[in-house]
Amino acid sequence: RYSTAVEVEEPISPPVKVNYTQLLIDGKFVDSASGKTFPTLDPRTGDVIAHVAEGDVEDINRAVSAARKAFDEGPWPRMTAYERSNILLRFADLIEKHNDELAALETWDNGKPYEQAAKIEVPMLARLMRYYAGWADKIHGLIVPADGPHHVQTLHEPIGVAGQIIPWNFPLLMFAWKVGPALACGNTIVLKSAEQTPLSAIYAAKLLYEAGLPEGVINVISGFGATAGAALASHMEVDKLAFTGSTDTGKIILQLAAKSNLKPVTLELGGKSPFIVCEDADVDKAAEMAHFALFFNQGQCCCAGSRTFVHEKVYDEFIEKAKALAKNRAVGDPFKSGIEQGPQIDKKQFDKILGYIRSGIECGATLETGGERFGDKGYYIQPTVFTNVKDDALIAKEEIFGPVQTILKYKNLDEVIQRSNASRYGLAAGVFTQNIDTANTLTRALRVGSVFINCFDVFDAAIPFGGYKMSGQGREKGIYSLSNYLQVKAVVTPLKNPAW
Ligand code: TXE
Repeated sequence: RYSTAVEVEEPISPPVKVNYTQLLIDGKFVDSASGKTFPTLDPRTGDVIAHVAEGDVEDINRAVSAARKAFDEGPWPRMTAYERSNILLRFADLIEKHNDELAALETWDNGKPYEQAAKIEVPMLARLMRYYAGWADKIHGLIVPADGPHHVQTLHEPIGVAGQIIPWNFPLLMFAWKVGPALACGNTIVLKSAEQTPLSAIYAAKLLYEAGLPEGVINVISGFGATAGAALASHMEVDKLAFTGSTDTGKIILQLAAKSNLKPVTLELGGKSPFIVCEDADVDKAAEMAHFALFFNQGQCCCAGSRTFVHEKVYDEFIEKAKALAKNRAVGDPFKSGIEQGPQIDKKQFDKILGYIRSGIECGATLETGGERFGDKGYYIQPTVFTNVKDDALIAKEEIFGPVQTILKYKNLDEVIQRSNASRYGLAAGVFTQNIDTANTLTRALRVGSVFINCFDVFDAAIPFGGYKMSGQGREKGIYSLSNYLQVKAVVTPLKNPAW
């Protein structure tokens, strides 16, 4: 536990080898056109894990051509939905077969606890694929009772080539949220992984081909945002773009889409989610859930409960519990059993988080625990709790994306609604209360895409996820995610004998 450990021990050797580092274009592993590579780093040490092919404009062009051909010439969009469904089911089986390798790659590249990757995230990847396999043969149009002597129907068709740009905080789950609905609906894909975590997407896409995916249906490009990412967002032959990442980059993506071919865009962006602990809440459970809502995944969750509003009547009791939980959080090598918190993703995020911690101290918030790096190598940060935080403090307004809990006091419901909604973000909210009326009032008043009542971060495949305001556009997962990848065609045929 961080309070007693002096430094991080020697890193544990990851139980996996890196076998795939090239780009995956048209079903084949290839080097980048320029021959360039970039290092992907181990966040436990900053050491190089592997050198990965660096995709750029020319590689995006090659990948889009392959995806275009696979869409326009088939067989993928014209296969029966049942055949497509079966490929996704076989993929899910292969994910389960390679669960531990996928989890180890994810931990090595990202720093998340191996147990979390192996027991939650990779199984969730398989679950999501089965969910979308189930949808593949249940996507169909309507018969429309229009006025006049016409038979009117709608066809739900795949949209075409989908460009997908994913972040580093949940590399495999972001892969699943994007690839699942796109494939179920019969689209082809060019996916750009995050430069910090390229390894698991290449491996997963390779398994998709092993499951029987026709050549060119998914193409995976490792590379940077300003080069490969921007080329994908601007490409004239890409019919749809899906992005998860920062709000600032989301704005750039929308501009690139608008300036090129007006491709529709879905965005899943940042957040500053309120977690509201009411006066009647079970304080033990609320403190535990608020701790989980913030610290899960090293605090690197877009929907992290990063503004913990606590009613004044239970404020002192809550703080003691929150502090104790943070002090007892098991920080260390993510490959070690029992570890709850590994390193942050990279030096940039590590410095940014420590900068926010300094700003919290400078603005007069009370640092209850933590506040510094953990150990002397890699990007580990002590679980940190601030109380006495004012709404206009940077740590209460901006996305820290790290293990820093900010606790704010409130007096009544109207006030906490107003303060919760006074954010440019609107991704999620947590509500802890035993009173159904309070829960209903908060649920309806909060301008957010998900409300978790007496729970948090429940990520079932069927539950839609997305943001209000500057947290994004559109929904992923669940039935709503399918419409991102479908066109609706109206078909009108005159009726010879309208009486019948
Ligand atoms: O994000 P970026 P970064 C937030 C979090 C974090 C901050 C910055 O607050 O501290 O964003 O993280 C690609 N054209 N989130 O810098 O830049 C990039 O290569 C096209 C929230 O990592 O948004 C990567 O694949 N693509 C979040 C992806 O965008 C571009 C998850 C995300 O990178 C591009 C991650 C460009 N011009 C960070 N520039 C969430 N919503 O879960 C970058 N990219």
